[in-house]
Amino acid sequence: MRMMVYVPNGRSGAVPAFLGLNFQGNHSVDPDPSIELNPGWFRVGRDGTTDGNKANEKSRGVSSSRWAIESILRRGYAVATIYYGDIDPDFDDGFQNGIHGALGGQLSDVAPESRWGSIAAWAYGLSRALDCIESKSDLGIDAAKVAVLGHSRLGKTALWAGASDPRFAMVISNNSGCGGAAISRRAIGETIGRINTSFPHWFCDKYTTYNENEKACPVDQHELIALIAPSTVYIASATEDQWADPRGEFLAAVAADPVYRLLGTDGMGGDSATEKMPPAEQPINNGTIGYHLRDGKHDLTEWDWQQYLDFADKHLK
Ligand code: GTR
Repeated sequence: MRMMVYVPNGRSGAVPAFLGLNFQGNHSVDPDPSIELNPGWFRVGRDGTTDGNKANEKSRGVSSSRWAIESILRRGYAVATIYYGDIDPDFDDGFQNGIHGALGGQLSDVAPESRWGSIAAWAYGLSRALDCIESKSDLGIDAAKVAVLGHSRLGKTALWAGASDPRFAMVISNNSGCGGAAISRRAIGETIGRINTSFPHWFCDKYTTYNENEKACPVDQHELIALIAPSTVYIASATEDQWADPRGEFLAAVAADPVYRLLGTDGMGGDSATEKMPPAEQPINNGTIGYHLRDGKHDLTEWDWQQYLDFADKHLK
């Protein structure tokens, strides 16, 4: 996998960083013509950004609104990103390609219903990226202060990366929804049945046991958030992103609060934060669990980044 790293100039020592996967190649994050077009498999772009399954020049910078690089650097943070398709192409291939294929018997010897899917594969890649950051001190990043961040399916991925790898100092889940931060048994917006039908390769096959049968599942997504404790976590929703069930995302953060308290943190930062869902654009950011509801659609915006930077200032500086 190819990791692209921006580090602020004029730093006096190693800096904290945001690490996140991207959907359209490292070259989509910034229009800089010197960034190599990611080779390899791409989803066919509806906007002419691919030729078949290959990225083309039109994809340069197309995701730049989701990567507030200038703001991040100005505020003293590094940012590292990897194209998610480098780790595992995002289609149902029977685990032949990507990291699954490379693992051979380590995966094929696992019972079929328990084989880890693409979300686990992407999260595994994030942990390997952190290994790299740890081992290369010349990058200028403080590996003990890395926030793992993702949007949508990559927000689900960030949560799993944080749950399975305690080295991440902070986890940021942007509009992650079903299989991410949203409580599944509410069955509002995208359901387990819908997600497993549309994306059969994202989760292990055992998850299909709960298709249209959420209440039978012995765990729910607040427990995924609780597995990240006591590391800091930030869950973000958007008002028009009802598919991801914003209220379900807020309730999962609230339901993870007791575990954060059990482990000696202040959880969401006080009773007033857990009592009712905050109005749009009024972040809860005084505790170890942050939450906000942004006005607008399913996206990762400059405003979202401003909240993450403010939260990181409290915990990673
Ligand atoms: C949607 C899917 C969501 C979310 C989103 C994305 O189609 O239903 O769960 O993951 O894709 O990742 O863009």
